[in-house]
Amino acid sequence: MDFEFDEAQLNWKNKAKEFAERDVALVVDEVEKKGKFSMELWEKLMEEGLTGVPIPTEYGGAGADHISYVSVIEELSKVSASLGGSLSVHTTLCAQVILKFGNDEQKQKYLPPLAKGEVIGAFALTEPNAGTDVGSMESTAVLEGDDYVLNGRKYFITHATIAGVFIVIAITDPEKGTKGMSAFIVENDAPGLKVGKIFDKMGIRSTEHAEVIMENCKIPKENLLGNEGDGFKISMITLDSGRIGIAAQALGLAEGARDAAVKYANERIQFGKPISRLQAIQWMIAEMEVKITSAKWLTYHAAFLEDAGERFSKEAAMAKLAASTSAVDVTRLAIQVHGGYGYMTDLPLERYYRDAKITEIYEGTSEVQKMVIARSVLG
Ligand code: COS
Repeated sequence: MDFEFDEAQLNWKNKAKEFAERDVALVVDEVEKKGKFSMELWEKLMEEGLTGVPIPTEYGGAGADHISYVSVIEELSKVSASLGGSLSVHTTLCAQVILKFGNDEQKQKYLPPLAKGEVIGAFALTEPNAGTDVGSMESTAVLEGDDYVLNGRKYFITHATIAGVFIVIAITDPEKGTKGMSAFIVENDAPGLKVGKIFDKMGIRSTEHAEVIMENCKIPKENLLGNEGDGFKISMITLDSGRIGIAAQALGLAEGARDAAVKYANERIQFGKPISRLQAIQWMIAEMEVKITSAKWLTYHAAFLEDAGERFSKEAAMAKLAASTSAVDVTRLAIQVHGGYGYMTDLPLERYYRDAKITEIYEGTSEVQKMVIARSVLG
């Protein structure tokens, strides 16, 4: 088994790395402190051609594979976990949903502006009373003439404040449980759609999350994705891919924290020598390296399976579980290496630590990943 990047994959990785180090690093602290999505950074991402990496060229994307795309999220997240996460949600939870489940008209209409980044994508599944238990969803969609009329509230929705297109999951047949859910494409100017509470968060502060309220929200019936009843499966298949993206985000931010810890350990003098000579510090660095390397292999293996067209639910869950747990551990250790300096907001270490925590929660908690893995192993 060989996981060397080929030339094209390496080009994507390097392009994202250069962009992150050149443009993102300059502003990331300021943007995160403001807690507002940076349209300026997004526009630069568009100029770099990074907003539609795995979308086929016929729909205005770059037509690259998932290994390349994952490496882009990883490199961005080394500098800004918010930006890496935003790109993953936009691409995987919106554009790729339309690519996989949309009909020709839907793909022609929605994919080019999403791939170019002119329109930002969102995915509205979670509700106040339906997080892990997707089946307890309350939002409804009723066909009335040529329109579906949607009612309900969606919670913690990434990009709710800025998205042009939402994938919304709602119940079309309450008698059928998860088989009565359907997926819709909803434009942000649909009548009856509005943004509710904007959430104040511990980390990834510049990725805005908000409530989406649908009050008799009318959308054309052509905006149904697939068939009525496909919504749960579409969500699960989408989250399988999304979890690789979050694994890449977690991996990237862990690497960013590790790199900072290594640099500091080699520069910081205590007891007359760099602290990297102290075994206590070496053990922390060794622990970080093992966690990062394990997470990296699992993440790229899941992306490899996605490119190969194989089922990868278990592998994506393992990648997310390992990478997110590692990210929390590695960022905690990276602060420890920095001592008091690591706790201060002058350095990005405390930001990495705060950002890491969400990767154990969104797109399925660590406990959900364990359910998926155990079910797959136990049959
Ligand atoms: N790919 C394809 N099909 C899938 C699938 C997947 N990854 N996961 C489930 N399905 C199918 C099953 O095969 C089953 O189909 P049939 O009824 O035709 O056999 C159906 O979907 C129901 O599956 P299951 O019985 O496993 O569903 P559960 O209600 O038990 O839910 C969990 C399972 C908890 C794993 C699921 O609800 C989940 O992932 N929850 C977390 C949601 C989440 O991540 N939320 C965060 C959102 S942030 S955007």
